[in-house]
Amino acid sequence: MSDALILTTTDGPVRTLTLNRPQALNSFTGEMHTQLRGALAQAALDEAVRCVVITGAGRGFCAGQDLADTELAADVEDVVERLYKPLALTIRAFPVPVIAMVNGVAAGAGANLALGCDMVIAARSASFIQAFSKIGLIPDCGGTWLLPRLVGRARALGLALTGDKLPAEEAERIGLIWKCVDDAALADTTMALAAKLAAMPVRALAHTRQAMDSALPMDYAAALGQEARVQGEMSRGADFAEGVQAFFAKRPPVFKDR
Ligand code: T3D
Repeated sequence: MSDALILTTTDGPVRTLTLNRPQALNSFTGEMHTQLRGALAQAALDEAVRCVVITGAGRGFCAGQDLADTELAADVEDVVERLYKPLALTIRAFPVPVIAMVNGVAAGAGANLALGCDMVIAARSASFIQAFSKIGLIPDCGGTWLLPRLVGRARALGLALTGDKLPAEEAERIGLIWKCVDDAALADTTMALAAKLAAMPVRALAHTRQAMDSALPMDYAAALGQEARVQGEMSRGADFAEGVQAFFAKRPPVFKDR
């Protein structure tokens, strides 16, 4: 097995980052944070990358913080501020779509890492656990913000207070994730979605995510104003011209903006 804690593979425009500490269900050490941050920075800079997929090696997606990492346990506030906060913000502001391919259990910060991605596809055998309450912590890595927005306060609190395991099928049913698929179909389904998104105008997709996030606290008029401003910006990009030309030429568009 490779020593790399993040495995990087590229298939055309799709970059896959695999959390690689399967012996500890890919839980985060400081070094894994460093390597993931580096891999995300490389993907963000590489103009050829038009979609990123994050997944886990072995039977788990990610079990959150490595609870055996005594160095990190020394100052938890610092770890959350210095490591989890920038990770969540980086993914939220990523220039291209980010898909979480949840291959197994996603617990603690591992669950919220997945939920902070633009789309989440999970294997039927996977599950989501807000494990924090069981060890006397509160949801982090964006959990307090993401959960009520994804599934409403009642379900968000139910998940966070109990720390119960939510099977992937149920996660799809309540709208926590985009899709749950049979385990055998996970990779193909995710890669087909990634290829589809990569062929789309990814700059507009990233701005769609940002506009939706920033519209949340706005009133209707302010959101409409934001739409006008961002739409103006998008309309000045090459992708809009290409999209319209391709439509009238009845040919597939070739989008290049990022
Ligand atoms: O700095 C800070 O602490 C603040 C940041 C906090 C962010 C957080 O994420 S807090 C939440 C941390 N995560 C958890 O509390 C989850 C702990 N893990 C579990 O509850 C269970 O492992 C699972 C429900 C996720 C899976 O259960 P199961 O039965 O499928 O697997 P297992 O046997 O418990 O785990 C397999 C191995 O992975 C095992 O090692 P072993 O006995 O085979 O040598 C286990 O110890 C290890 N492992 C699982 N999770 C973690 C872990 N090792 C270190 N840290 C973990 N989080």
